Amino acid sequence: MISCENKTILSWLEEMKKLLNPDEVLWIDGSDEQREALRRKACATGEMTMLDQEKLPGCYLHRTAVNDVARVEDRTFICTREKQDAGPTNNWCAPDEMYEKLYNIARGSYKGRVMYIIPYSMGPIGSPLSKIGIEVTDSIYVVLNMLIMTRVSPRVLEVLGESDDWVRGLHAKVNVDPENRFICQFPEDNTIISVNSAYGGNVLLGKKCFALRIASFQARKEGWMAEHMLIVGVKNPAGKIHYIAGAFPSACGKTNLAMLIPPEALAEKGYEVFTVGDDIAWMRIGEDGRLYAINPEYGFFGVAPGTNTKSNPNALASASKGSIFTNVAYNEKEGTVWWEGLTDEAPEELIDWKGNPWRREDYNSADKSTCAANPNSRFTAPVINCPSLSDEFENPKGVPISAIIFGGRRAKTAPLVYQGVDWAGGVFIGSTMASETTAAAAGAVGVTRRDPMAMLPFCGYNMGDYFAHWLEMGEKMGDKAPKIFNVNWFRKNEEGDFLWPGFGENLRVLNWIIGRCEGTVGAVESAIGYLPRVEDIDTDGLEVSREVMEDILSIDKQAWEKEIAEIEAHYEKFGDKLPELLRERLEILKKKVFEM
Ligand code: GTP
Ligand code: SPV
Ligand code: MN
Repeated sequence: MISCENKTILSWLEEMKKLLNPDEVLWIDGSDEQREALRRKACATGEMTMLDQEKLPGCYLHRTAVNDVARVEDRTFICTREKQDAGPTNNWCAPDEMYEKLYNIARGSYKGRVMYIIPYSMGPIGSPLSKIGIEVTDSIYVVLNMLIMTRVSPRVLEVLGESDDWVRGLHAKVNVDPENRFICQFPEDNTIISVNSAYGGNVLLGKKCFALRIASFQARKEGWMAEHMLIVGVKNPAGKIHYIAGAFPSACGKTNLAMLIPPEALAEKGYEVFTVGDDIAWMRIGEDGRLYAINPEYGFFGVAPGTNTKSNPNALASASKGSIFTNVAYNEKEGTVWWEGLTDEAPEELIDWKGNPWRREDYNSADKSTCAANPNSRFTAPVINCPSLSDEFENPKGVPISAIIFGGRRAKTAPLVYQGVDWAGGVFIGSTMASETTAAAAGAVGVTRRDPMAMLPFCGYNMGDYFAHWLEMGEKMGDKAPKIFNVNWFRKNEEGDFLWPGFGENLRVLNWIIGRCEGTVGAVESAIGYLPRVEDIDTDGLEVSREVMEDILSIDKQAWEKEIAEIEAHYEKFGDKLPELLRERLEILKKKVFEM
């Protein structure tokens, strides 16, 4: 049972009750009994399908509406009093206007439904790096996902006490109408309102809405960082563990890198990899002046397609119990799930992600619409299932970060890896990074766009100020600041094939990065930063020719001239908000590329 005495919570809940008009109100307490009851109810209504409980204990399948399968960036708003504070990269609306519009949409929409109240902590309950939220929702799917993705417990309320420092989150399914779908953040009020969706990042409000959009706003005010980053620990043969934080845009490999399995040749030398987080990092400067990171989440909301026993066995193991599968294909005969890439060959017959019968012979690899699973289908899996989970996962102080890496999907231009000459050089790299778009957001796939620090859809304030905040954090840390790198696993040859094998082999690149942090490995200075020579990378047992290695470690003058022109146009958007230092770094890059 939950007893809440916090007046700020009680009065907000009263307001929500009046607005939404539910038939019933239920506090979520995180208990196994309540979770079981909700699972049964969801199965009875058809909202969830129970999978074979011997093969996949505690696992369920869910299908969303066909028009509701990804984040909707054009319907996501940052509602600050001043438009300027949302900046040129966010949709903006005045708070009063947006509250009125959303309340009108949500009004009375819980009639005949239950209002679930979820008290949750982002980060270990009670840690000084953690934050608390309350989500109100009319979706059992949301409740069951939040129970995996966050720490839900009455203890959250005990820790909060009478404080008003918590994030209000209202989710209302309404009728899942895409025309009236809105995902809105009110960072000045610590409030999130999401209406007319029932999909992942749009409705699990602790994740992108709170832990990135609201938290990035808070972090700037309070002097810390909320980033779209994985956190991974790499133990080298000397026994030293270095933690690396990495920002790649959605569906660009964070989960895979966080759960990497060392290739045999490196495993034999003693390398080991530990997972701390796969999507979000909250980072603060510790007493020793170094940057410390926690993963505020408690689960993985991972991309299913492409996940298999070879590419990411740790993810598969994580999703083998107590997990929810969203928009994957259903193997009704077996009581299991399937997605493209899980096995070489699909089962003969499946139910596709839309709920229709699907036959292998009807599949056409050239036509994405014949896929059995949605390209953005996902698993929601408890972190504690992950075989590679770091012992430091629950450490309330977080882990010290040696290196930060940026990366994305670039068929050309970006080499496999390079290092920024200093912190500002690294911030320049992050602020100009680009990637080809993926199915994680609604809209065209494969279009190159600038996605600074992989935060374009997630920065809760003016991105020019965000760059300035990054520079300031570096100044505070001085020579204790992590080194900053850029990686690209996705370079292609003329035929369109990936040149780099990726996945486990990416450890070779992390190893060079660690070597750079320790000062034990070489590099050459180039126009864009420090580049490894082929011999600086451990290629023991790697089946990639020297020619290809040289190719992916090279940069092309013409491609970078084009890149510079695009960066100039990108920087234009920020006007006076662009830090002078970054403008200077662009001028230096221009001069160096010109001299190439
Ligand atoms: P979000 O959860 O959307 O933030 O995505 P993410 O960054 O965690 O991406 P994830 O690791 O789930 O990878 C997305 C897709 O990229 C999957 O289909 C992977 O199989 C593929 N992928 C990941 N790492 C590599 C790699 O090193 N090389 C190649 N070629 N593909 C990769
Ligand atoms: C992403 O799109 O970056 C995700 C999935 O991690 S979602 O939670 O839907 O945002
Ligand atoms: Mn993500």
